[in-house]
Amino acid sequence: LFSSSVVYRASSHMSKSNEIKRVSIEGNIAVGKSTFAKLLQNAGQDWEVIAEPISKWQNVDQTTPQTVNCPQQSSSNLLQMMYHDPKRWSYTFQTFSCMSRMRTQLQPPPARLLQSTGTPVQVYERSVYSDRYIFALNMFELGCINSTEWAVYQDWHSFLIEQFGHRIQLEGIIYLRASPQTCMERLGKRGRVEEQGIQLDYLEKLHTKHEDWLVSKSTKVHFEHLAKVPVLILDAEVEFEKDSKIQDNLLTKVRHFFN
Ligand code: TTP
Repeated sequence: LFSSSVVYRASSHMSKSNEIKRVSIEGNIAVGKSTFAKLLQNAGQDWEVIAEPISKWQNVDQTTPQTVNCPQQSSSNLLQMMYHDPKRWSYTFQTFSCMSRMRTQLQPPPARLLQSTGTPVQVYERSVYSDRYIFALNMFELGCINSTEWAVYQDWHSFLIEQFGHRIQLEGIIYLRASPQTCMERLGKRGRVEEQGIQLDYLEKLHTKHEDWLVSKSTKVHFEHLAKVPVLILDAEVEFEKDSKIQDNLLTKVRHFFN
C-alpha cells in the first residue's frame, strides 16, 4: 500500500547558513514518531529532539498560586479525562496540549547546537499544525468540540502563530506513513493506559486527516508559509524499531532530504 517514498526536496527552501533548521515528525498515533526521533538523534550530534510534552498532559499541575490553599488534588490526567469524556474535555485538552507544545518548542536550543559547524537540526515530535489540522479539527468534526469552542480555538491559535510562529517555523516535515491497522497493533502492544478505548475507526479518521494535509494537500491551512513546507513521506508500515538495515535506509532518505 505504501511501498514508495515520495520526496519533495527541502534543500532549495532552506537557508545556506548554519542556522538551526526545524523539522517536525508527523504521523498517526503509535506509528513510531518517538522511536524515529531517537533514531535521528543518535544518527548525528547535530540533531536534537524536542519530545512531545505528553507527561504534562498526564499530570496537569493544579497547584497554581490561586489554588495552593485549597484542598485539591495536586495533579490530574487530562489525557485520561479527554478519552473518558471527549465532549467535556476535548477543547480543554487541545488548548493545553498546544500551549504546552508551544512553550516547549520555544525554549532556546542547547549551546551544543548553536556551536555546531554542520547543519544543526531541531526535530519536533509533532507541531502546532498537527494540533490544529489533525486533532482539534477531527474533534470538531466529531462534535466533541462545539462551534463556539472551535471559533475560539482557531482565534487564539492563529494569533499565537502570528506572534511566535517565526521562532518555530518549520523547514521540513517528515510524515511517517502507515495503515491505521498497523498503528492499532502498535498501540495495543505499547499499552498506554489512557488509550485502551481507542477504536480502529478513530485511527482511520486521523489517518485521513494526515493524508489530506500532507499528501493530497486538500486541507485548508491558514498560514502561507505552511503550505510551502516540503514534506518527506516515509513508509513506516515496515517494523523499523529493531531492523538496522531499514533504519539505515530511512536515515539515508532523511539525509538526502536535507542536502
Ligand atoms: P501522539 O502525538 O500521536 O504521540 P504517540 O506517543 O502516539 O506517538 P508515537 O507512538 O508515534 O511516538 O499522541 C499522544 C497521545 O495524545 C495520543 O493518545 C493521542 C493524543 N493526542 C490528542 O488526543 N490530541 C492531540 O492534539 C495530540 C497532539 C495528541
